[in-house]
Amino acid sequence: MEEKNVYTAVDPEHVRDSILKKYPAKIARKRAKQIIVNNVGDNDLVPEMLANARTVPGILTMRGCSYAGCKGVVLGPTRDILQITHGPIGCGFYSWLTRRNQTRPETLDDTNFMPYAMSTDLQEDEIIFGGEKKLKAAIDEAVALFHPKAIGIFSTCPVGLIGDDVHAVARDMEEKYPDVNIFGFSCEGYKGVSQSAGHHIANNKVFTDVVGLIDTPKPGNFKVNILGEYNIGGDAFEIERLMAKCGFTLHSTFSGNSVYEEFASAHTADLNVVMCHRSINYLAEMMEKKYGIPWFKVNFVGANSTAKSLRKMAEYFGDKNLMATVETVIKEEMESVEKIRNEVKSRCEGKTAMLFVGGSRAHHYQDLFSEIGMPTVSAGYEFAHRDDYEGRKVLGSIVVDADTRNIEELTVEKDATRYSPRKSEAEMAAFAKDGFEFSDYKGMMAEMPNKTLIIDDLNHYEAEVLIEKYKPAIFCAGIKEKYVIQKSGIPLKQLHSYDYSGPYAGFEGAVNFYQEIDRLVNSNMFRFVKAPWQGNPELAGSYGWTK
Ligand code: CFM
Repeated sequence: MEEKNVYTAVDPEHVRDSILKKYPAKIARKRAKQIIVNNVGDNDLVPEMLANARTVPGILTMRGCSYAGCKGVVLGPTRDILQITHGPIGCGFYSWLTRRNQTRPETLDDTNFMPYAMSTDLQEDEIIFGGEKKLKAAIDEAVALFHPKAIGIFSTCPVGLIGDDVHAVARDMEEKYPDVNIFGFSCEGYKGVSQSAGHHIANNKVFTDVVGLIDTPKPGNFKVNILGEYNIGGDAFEIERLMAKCGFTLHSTFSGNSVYEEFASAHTADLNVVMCHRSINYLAEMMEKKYGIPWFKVNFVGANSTAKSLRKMAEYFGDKNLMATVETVIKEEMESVEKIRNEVKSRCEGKTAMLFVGGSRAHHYQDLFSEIGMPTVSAGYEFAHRDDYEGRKVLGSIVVDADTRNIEELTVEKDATRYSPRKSEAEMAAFAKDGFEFSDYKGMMAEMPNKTLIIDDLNHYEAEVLIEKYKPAIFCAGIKEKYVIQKSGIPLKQLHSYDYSGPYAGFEGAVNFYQEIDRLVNSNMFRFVKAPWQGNPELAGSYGWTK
């Protein structure tokens, strides 16, 4: 076994104890199971992480809600499914383009609903007497104005509380408009413990109501669906460029820069690759069972990971020309990447990073940092599950609690006519013999050095302790964390919205990222920041009126 990396500059046990000692005993016991010192053993066995558990009320969590995971994350980047938020106006408004998922219609006349925020704008009257009538009126209006192919209805908390049946409304309205595919999501914000529940709900509905409706495949060879790539800051555009250059046919992306028809015909592709395991592994599994499409995990964040992923995809198809083209592309792209990487590395090597992002990026972005010599000393997910930390090998031992049971688990059978294994048993056996892995994800912990600190569902207070104890060169999280961290003199890179920059995926994205990190960690600006609390221990306030 190769010698495991160990991070020794800070004692993680001491940091863990410092965090836990401030908590009341009961909370400390719970958090102790979510703050883990990494220790990778034989066969990549790692300590157990408590994940996908409720946040203790009162703790300032970084998490979002189920509606956000369904409407904002999984379906949000699709431009021609008309999306109606059934709820108070705030839910629709605040989930409108804040995630920076981009889209590029082929012509100016192509359907693109993303610039619109559509909502039933529920008022007190509907909360008391029910909102179904208003929802039906909204659908009538949407059909008359926009003539969409498909309409998704997204439930917010009050919808569940007052008992509106969005599925019955969808059925009724589909009878009225047989040419429009209308489907509802029971993704009320409180379903489950975080946005992760919304991912699962979205996967289920897209699988039952959209995938499989159109049997005509896209023209082209080597047809691939990329699952779990949402085109934040233009990432999917860079991946599309690479796919085309290599000679793959990108059948559909779930759901960056996507259209309805690509989802509906996704079952005709030859392969599914999974980028964000957390948000979409359900769909990959269900498509394999129903249609026989194998899947494997890829990562297009990091130049080396991108190269590795492209190679693996070419190897899957086993076509000599394709493999040769992929090699040529990698060589050509890597030349310009290497020049900048080496220069940036000379200035960044040895500086430390921390990553606390949703369910994938806290892992994926470690590759980009390590390419410029920066170790990740502490990391964690907001809402991922044990498999994203410990690897899919623990799936069978995850205890199903009441919150998880709340989310429907679909029973999936082989499709009577369209199930066709893309590879024969003999071919799959040959892949296995070569160590080519399908349907697997090793998780974040196995790839991190020992004695790094892994924290699930990090909160505001804990982030402050980490900053104080580790003094990292850079902290990566989101907008809610940004200014507190920067006022402590540490630059914060937003890895949700990319701070209005990007792309960071693929080769060109890697270069963008190296350069931005270089500017951030080598700028003196943050050292000169004086936070208000450094002068006065507490902020004081006064009313804006005088006698
Ligand atoms: Fe997947 Fe995402 Fe993420 Fe995610 Fe998200 Fe996101 Fe994220 Mo923000 S789907 S789990 S629910 S990679 S919106 S594009 S950045 S928390 S780490």
